[in-house]
Amino acid sequence: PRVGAAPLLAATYVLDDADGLGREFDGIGAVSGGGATSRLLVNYQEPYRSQILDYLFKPNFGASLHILKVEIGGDAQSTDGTEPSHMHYENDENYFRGYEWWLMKEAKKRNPKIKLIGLPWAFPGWIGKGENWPYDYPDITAYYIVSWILGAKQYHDLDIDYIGIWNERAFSSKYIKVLRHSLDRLGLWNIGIIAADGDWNVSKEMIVDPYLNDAIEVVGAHYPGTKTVQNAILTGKKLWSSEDYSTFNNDVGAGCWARILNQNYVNGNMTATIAWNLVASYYEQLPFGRCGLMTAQEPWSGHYKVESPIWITAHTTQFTQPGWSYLQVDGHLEGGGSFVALTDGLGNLTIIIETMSHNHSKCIRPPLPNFSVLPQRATFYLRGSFYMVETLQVRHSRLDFESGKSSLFQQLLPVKVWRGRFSLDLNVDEVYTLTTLKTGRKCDYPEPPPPQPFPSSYKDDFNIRNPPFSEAPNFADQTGVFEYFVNASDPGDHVFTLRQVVVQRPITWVSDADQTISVIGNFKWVNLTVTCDIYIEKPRDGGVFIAGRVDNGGIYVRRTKGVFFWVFADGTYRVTGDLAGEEILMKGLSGVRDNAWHTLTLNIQGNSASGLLNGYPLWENVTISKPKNGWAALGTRSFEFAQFDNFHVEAS
Ligand code: 147
Ligand code: CA
Repeated sequence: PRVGAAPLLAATYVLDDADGLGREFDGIGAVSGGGATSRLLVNYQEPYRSQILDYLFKPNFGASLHILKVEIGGDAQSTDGTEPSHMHYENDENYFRGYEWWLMKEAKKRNPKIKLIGLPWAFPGWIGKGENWPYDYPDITAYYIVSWILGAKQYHDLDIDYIGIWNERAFSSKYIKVLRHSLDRLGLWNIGIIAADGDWNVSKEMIVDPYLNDAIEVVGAHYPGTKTVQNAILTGKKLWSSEDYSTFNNDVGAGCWARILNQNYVNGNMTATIAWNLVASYYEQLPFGRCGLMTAQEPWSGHYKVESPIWITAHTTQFTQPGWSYLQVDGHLEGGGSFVALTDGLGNLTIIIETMSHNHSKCIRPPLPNFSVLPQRATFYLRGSFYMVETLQVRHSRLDFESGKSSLFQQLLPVKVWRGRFSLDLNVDEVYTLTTLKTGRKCDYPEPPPPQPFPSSYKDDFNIRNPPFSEAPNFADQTGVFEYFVNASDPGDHVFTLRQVVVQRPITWVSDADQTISVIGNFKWVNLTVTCDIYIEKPRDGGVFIAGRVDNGGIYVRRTKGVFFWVFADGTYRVTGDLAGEEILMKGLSGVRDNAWHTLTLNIQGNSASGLLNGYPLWENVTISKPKNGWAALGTRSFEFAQFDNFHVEAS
């Protein structure tokens, strides 16, 4: 009894299937990409890499996700890096680039029923024949996307379930119809089109254009704030929150996730919610650091962290599956908070309740209108086919913002249901799952190794004959794409190199730099020496750089500052304070030419920098004031071929 407390707010809720069910549930998922959010994951050593994948995908284990959405790499910046396209050039096809194929296979290994979605953020430049627009030649764009789907099947035996249009950018009704037609012609009727991965506006066109309506299977909106619009409902289609969350993965992030997982259905009729992003596997100082369901950003140490959003996910995913149905309920709790109830239609029932308070469940967007949540007693009446239920298994989480010691996904004693009735005393910031299922597990592996900074001495000679991935470990491409390359006829030491391969500005999603750049290392590095062999391929105005104290990336790559040491095919060099090359600190002649190997060394100590060419001093005593710290990097002057070898950093 609550001695001295105000009487507990009490209310009753009826769960009944006698008058039919609500919408079909389509699953909870997460996005890899948009962009390069899984970049560092692939380089984790075993057993850690498999452990992380188990926490994400293994049924009845951790997050046990129902849906994996991946970026269809477009060679362009898509938030935290670029992801490579399967068609860099018009006559190019390669279905072994990047890590999304690998990730989809790892997910399928663990859960063969997981649904797969592909969505482009950007496209290679040739798709638009030079225009920064993917819809002028809808047949080409459709051919490009369908090729990705066919490649998934042919080379990886992956069946893609859904395909999107263009992430958070304009859609084209014409293109959507052309894409649908291209899929149908190949017998890919099972692949559903999601549109348009932005706001709900596509639904306005769908209700006046029956052909467009027929072409689309799911209306997917991003960050809907748990609400939909009348037009979307009028389409009669499935409504999804096809990207959501994007919140720092502490307990407030968990609160956000718990609230929207329920309320996207309760308020907005949405039957799937997909988190951006799956796992924070990118350098933390890139945009939206740690906005993944868990964190795995240190392949060099093996350290990773299963964050609270993983266990919030489990409250839903472990106790319902795509194909179950929501019950028809209002879903709002009288004292604030919400509940959903789902059934497999075979007698099983799962109820998920959340009582997240306003300040403990804010997501990154949209702004959250005020509301209050109180402790309350909820009495549920089970009716219809659930009247006979006698006990319900219970899972419980409480986010504790005072002690910081939240209790997550704990199994409590089963609840006895008496004549179709049971009561629960709900506190604030809790999640309950009540279910007839006896499955569900909170699994864990031994603690992974402790965190470590990026090694201060780091080398890569790229000498690897059959690399498991197209990209060298830890290099995080921010404009352009850097791939392992083989100079089959090289007589000397440069048979195996790293090559920048994007030679035309892509159809971008954000403002990629006019230069290409890949960053690596520890953002906190101050004093360092970077050495790298370089090979300019483009005559006349070709050029490459190595850099230190590189202070930006992701969607902000264009404004990246640092200390950049450039050499050009015309025999000149420059030192600049920015990637754009506008802030010139030093320039002169170097004698460097294209189609020959040279060694560059950049040395930054305190507020002074110097540069060497082939081991001999070329410039020195250049004064550096800003930035104070940052990554190392390499790159090219434009979208051009160039190679790099024997990369070496010594930082202190
Ligand atoms: C989304 C992107 O789709 C993701 O790739 C990632 O960048 C994510 C980070 O939060 O954001 O893009 C959005 C960008 C801006 C808004 C919404 C989504 N916005 O301003 O409402
Ligand atoms: Ca080499």
